[in-house]
Amino acid sequence: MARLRPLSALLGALLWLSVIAAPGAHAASPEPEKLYDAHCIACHGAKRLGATGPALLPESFARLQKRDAATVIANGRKGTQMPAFSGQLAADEITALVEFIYSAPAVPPVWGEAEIKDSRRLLADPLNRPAKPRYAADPLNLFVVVESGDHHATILDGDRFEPLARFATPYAVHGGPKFSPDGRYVYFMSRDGWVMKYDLYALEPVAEARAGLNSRNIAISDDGRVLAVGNYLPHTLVMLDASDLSLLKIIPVRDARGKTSSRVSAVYQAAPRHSFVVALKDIPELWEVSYDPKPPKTFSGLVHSYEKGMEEAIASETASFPIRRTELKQPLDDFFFDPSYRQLVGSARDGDHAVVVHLDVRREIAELALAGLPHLGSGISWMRGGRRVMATPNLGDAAITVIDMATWQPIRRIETSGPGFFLRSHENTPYAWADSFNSPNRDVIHVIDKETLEIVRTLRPAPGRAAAHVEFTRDGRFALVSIWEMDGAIVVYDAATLEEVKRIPFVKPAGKYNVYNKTRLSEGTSH
Ligand code: DHE
Repeated sequence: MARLRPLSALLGALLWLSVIAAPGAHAASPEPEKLYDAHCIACHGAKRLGATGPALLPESFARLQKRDAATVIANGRKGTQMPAFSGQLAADEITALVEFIYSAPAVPPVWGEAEIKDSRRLLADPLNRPAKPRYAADPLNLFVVVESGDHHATILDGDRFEPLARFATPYAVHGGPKFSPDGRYVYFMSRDGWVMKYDLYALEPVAEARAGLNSRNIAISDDGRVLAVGNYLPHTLVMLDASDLSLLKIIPVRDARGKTSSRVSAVYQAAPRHSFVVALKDIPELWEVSYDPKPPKTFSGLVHSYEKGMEEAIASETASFPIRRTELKQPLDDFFFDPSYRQLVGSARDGDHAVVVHLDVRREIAELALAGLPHLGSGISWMRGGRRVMATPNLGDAAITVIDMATWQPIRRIETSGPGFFLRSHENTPYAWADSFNSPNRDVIHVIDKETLEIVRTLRPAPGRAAAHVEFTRDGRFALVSIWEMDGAIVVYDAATLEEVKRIPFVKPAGKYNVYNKTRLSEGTSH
C-alpha cells in the first residue's frame, strides 16, 4: 500500500491538471489529428471517410461555412446523432478541428474496386422478392418522400395520402431517387456516395453500397439493369448492377487525351438513346456512355489522336460502356433535355448563358442568353399554341424564363417573388407551379397558366415558412407542396380549384416523387 501512495498522489495531481486544463485553457496548440482520433473517429471513420456519421473531407463541406461547422461541433446537430462537444473541447480545439477537416488529407483518399465491393451489403435476398405489393394501394401512384430533416423517407399512398412506411435512408440524400422502369424499386443516393435499393412492394431495403466518397447523383438505364453514379470524389463514373448493387465498372473520368481528370457534375438517363449523358465539371467535354448491348458504331470510333500507350489504356477502359465525347467551348454542369433526347440545353453554374447541344451532330448548335443562373435540371416543357416551349426557374433571378424550343429564343420572362429552385407541371393540368425558394419570399408558390404565361394565383401554404418542390398525383388531379422545415408538412392541393385538401406532417420533406410520373417520364417533372 505504502508504495501505491505516491502513484495515487500523482494520479490525483494529473486529474486536477486535466480539470483546470479543461475547456478554455491550453498552453500548447491543439493537435487536431489526436482530437479527431479521440472524439470523431468512432462515428466519422478512419481517414475521415465516414462511418455511422458522414465523411469529413473538404468536398463534404462545399455547402457549410467554417463558422457553422464550429457551431455544429460545439452544439451538436438536431435530428442527427451528432452530440455537442462544447463541454469537452475548448474553443481553440474546435477551431483546430475545423481547419483539419476542411483541409485535404495528406494522402488522397482512395475509393476503388476493393472499397466499393467491401461496402456492399445485401439487406434482403435480391432474387427472392414477393410477387405482389404488401398493401392495397395503387403501387404506381405511390409517392416517395425524402425527409432530409432526419434522413428518412416515407412511402405515401397517392390516393388516400396516408403513409405506408417510413425508414432511414443514408445520410444526406440528394437529387431525385430513381425508379426501376416498372416502378417496383427505388434507388436513393447520398452526398457521401451511398446508394440504397428499396423494394416498393415489400416495403423494405434490399441492398446498399458506397460508390464514391462524394457523389452528385444517379441515373438508371431504361432497361433497369444499370445504375450510373456520378462522383466528385474520386473522379469516377461508377456502374452498378441495379439488381444487387454489385460493381460492374469504374470509369475514370479523364479528358480525351487522358491527361486531365474531372469531377462528374451529373449523370442523366437518356432512355430513347439507351445511354447515359454525363456533365463534367472540370473539362469541356460532354460524355454519352452507352449501355446498349449493341452500341451505335459512332461509339467505337472514340479513340483518336492519343499519344502512344495512352491509346490502349483508354480503349480497354471503354470495352464495355463505350464513351462518345462531344467537345464543348466550356464545361457545362446542368442540363435540360428535349423530349426526344436529341438536343439538350446546358449551362455552367458560374456562366451567363446557356448552349444547345445536338447529341447526334455532337456539337453546340445555338446559344441562349440566360443570365439569371437557370436551374435547367428543374426545367419542364409543354405544347403551347402548337409549339413546344420549355421553362426554367433561375437560381439568381426573380423570374421564370420561357423559351420557344424551335428557335431557342426566350419568349417570356415571368416575374416572380424571388429566385426559385423547382418548377413542376403535369400533362393533365393547365398550370405550372413555381417556388421562390432562393429568396426571402421563400414561403410563396406561384401558379402559372401554361397558355397565357400569367401568374393566376400566388399561394402561401404556410406564411413565413419555406415552401418548395411540387409533384402531382399520377392523374394530375392533386399537387403536393413541401413545407421545407423540420416541423414541416406536405400540403395537398386540388390542382384545378387550387384549394387545400390535406396537410400531412413531415420532417423537412425535401422532395417527393410519384412513381407513375417518374417512370412514364412525364414532361412536367424531372427524370
Ligand atoms: Fe440539388 C436535384 C445539383 C443544391 C435539392 N441537384 C439535383 C440534380 C443536380 C443537383 C445535378 C439532379 C440530380 C438528379 O435528380 O438526378 N443541387 C445541385 C447543385 O449543384 C447545388 C446547387 C449545389 C450542391 O449542393 O451541390 C444543389 N439541391 C441543392 C440544395 O441546396 C437543395 C435545395 C437541398 C439539398 O438537399 O441539398 C437541393 N436537388 C435537390 C432536390 C433535387 C435536386 C430535392 C431533386 C429534384 C427533383 O425533383 O428531381
